[in-house]
Amino acid sequence: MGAKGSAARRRASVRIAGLGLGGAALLMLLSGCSIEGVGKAFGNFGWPSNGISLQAHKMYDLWIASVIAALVVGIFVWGLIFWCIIRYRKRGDELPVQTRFNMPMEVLYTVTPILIVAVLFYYTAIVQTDVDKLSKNPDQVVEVVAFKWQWQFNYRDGIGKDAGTVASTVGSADVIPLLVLPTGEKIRFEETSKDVIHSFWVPELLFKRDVFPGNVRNTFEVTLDKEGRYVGRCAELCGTYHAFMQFELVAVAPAKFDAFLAAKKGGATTQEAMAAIGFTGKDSYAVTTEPLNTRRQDSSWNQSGTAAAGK
Ligand SMILES: [Cu+2]
Repeated sequence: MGAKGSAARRRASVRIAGLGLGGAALLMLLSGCSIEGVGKAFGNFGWPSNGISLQAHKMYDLWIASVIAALVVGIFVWGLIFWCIIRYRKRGDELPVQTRFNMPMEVLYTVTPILIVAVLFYYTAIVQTDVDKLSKNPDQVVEVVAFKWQWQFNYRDGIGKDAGTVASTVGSADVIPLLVLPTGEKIRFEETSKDVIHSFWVPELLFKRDVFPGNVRNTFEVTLDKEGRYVGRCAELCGTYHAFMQFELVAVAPAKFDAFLAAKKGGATTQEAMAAIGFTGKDSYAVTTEPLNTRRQDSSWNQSGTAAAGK
């Protein structure tokens, strides 16, 4: 290789570096330079939204930033691949220069992936620790009781299984249970199951945690920062009517929550307590989902038409 060859090679590597930087710059430009902006521009890269809790926002940022990092690496690698295809396409029968056992190259592509994984691991560990953090004195404690095939939410007066229940809501085949909670307060969930393993999942929390029977009492905390109504589901196949285990998280201002809980403590039903804080009529029931129809009809299972003949 003469001086001409190495100059060409240098020009090519400059071009590739430019391609990678250009891709990154384009992403930042599209985003207005914020992680959330990039996420929104690309449909949140798979999340339903950027979440409704402080914990969710951290997970969202980690996810979006990881995807951006992966895309930058991806664009760089795709650039290299296509450049190689074009630059080193077959021109004759002469054997090209062989570049095996190039020590600097070998070291580079051993060290680079390790560095990338280390950085991802570092940020994942930080976010995970934060999401799993429990405070000494949460503002609200909710015991989540799962059973085949519904949910019960117990508002508690303290931490642990020996604390008392001050009010509770239980779902039925006809009424979706509502989990009313305040924004801006530390809410601890304590999970327990009466039978098999279920999983408590509100997609908008960007989080789910399994609910175990027996002595396991899974706990986690969230601080909601967005009022609204969000559907919740069981995310662990728990039997025939697994799909019926739906609920709705109703995030309201603390004053409204206090009024709701006071009404419940006073003996009001969940729907009456909802009405007391302004959710009247249809709004006192779940609005994000509805009970599934359990009734079987001829049309839904009889394929041969014999049932009609028997009528
Ligand atoms: Cu379940």
